[in-house]
Amino acid sequence: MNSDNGLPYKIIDIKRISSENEGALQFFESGKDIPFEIKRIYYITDVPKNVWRGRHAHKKLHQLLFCLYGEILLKLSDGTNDYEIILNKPNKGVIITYPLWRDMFWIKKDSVLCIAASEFYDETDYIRNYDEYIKYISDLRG
Ligand code: T46
Repeated sequence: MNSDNGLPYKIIDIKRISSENEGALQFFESGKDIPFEIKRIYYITDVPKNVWRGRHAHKKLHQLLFCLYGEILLKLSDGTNDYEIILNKPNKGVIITYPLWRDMFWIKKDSVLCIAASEFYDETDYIRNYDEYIKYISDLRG
């Protein structure tokens, strides 16, 4: 688990500096605002409305997910409990450091999902089959 309130994820307010009539700037720093060093940033764009992505878990990868623009439903599961988080503002982030199954649903077209990740891309870190995930998480819990 990676949060202090019993949830297997953590919601954070990304630091935001607003300038009157000139918009806002958001930022976070490795090791200060998020509990890992960032090796990779990726972002998902051009997704039509009502599309699902995800359907996988990561074994070791730690991530900060945030929606830069639009509205996305993030569904997380630890195999026992399910969680739903709406990402609809660029200063709301979700830190995941536990192997959670995740699905993302595009509520608004062209919403942009951005991820800061602790590792380089490695397909062997993915579990893309739900039954395999349940076995993995059961073995992890012992
Ligand atoms: C995640 C959710 C939130 C790469 O080649 N390099 C990369 O760095 C990434 C992230 C993906 N890929 C390839 C792997 C697939 O062939 O891009 C293709 C699409 O990836 P995927 O189907 O995993 O995309 P999503 O939107 O289901 O999941 C992505 C991330 O993969 C995943 O880490 O947590 O966003």
